[in-house]
Amino acid sequence: MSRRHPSSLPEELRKLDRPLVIGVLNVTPDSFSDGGNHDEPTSAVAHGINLCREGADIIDVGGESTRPGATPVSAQVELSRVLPVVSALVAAGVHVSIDTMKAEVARESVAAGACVVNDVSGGLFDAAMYSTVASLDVPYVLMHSRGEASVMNQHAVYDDVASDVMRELGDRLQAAIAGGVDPDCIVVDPGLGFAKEVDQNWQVLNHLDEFVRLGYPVLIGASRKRFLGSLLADSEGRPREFAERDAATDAVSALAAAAGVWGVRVHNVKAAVDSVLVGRAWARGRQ
Ligand code: PMM
Repeated sequence: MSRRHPSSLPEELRKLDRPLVIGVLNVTPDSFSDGGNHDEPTSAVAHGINLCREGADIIDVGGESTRPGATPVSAQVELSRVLPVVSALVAAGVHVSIDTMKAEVARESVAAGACVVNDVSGGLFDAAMYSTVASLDVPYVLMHSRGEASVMNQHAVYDDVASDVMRELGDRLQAAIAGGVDPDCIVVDPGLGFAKEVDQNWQVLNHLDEFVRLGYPVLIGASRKRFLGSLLADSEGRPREFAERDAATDAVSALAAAAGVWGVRVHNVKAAVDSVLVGRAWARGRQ
């Protein structure tokens, strides 16, 4: 089985015949799991390099929290947070993805050396995103969500969440391609935790093979999310602490790899690398 990578992914990553492990690096004061840990560039860069040493293939740098209810920031604030980190990581030989909904931040970050644009709005936030990505010639992660972060939980109403998300992703794919994005550069992501209630994430995951069959590389971001915290809640219903959700994240990564995803986006990369290898071996045993 040879793996389908998005075109224009750096050659070194295209050679990998296993799901990619994308390390999360939020340079924000308020992201849900690691907010405030790395809002100073030196510590952010050191953490990114460390994640690479532990096995991350790409570091996903974000400068605006996307947790439900988060306060939006301007492109200027976002750029001031991410650019020094992107530049320093690229200078250290790290492959960087930029997690942004803003075309300007995507453009400036790619100019600074980022090699992937990860847009959790799937192009809904910024009308200039598709034309910008089209001109940049980098992979574009098109994620499913509904509404802005402040209100997305109100939009978690579906007839059938898996098929509704698949249909809406299809609409965004059509719009992106009509807007000039090369279909071979697109990675799709069902957007776990984005406009989805706890159980709806499990319903989406249960249909992951159908997302894979769409024919685009699929990225999954389950890491430490609320649906895992709820699953692991204590006897009084208190959700499990963020940092104590990694074993559950790894289980999802292994199952997602067995279902054929292209990549997993995680906070703790070390065990994730083992997890995707287990999933890949599992899928190969089936063939
Ligand atoms: N989740 C978050 C941020 N960016 N990007 C993609 N493609 N998929 C995700 O699931 C995703 C994302 C939120 O998690 P964080 O606050 O830990 O970064």
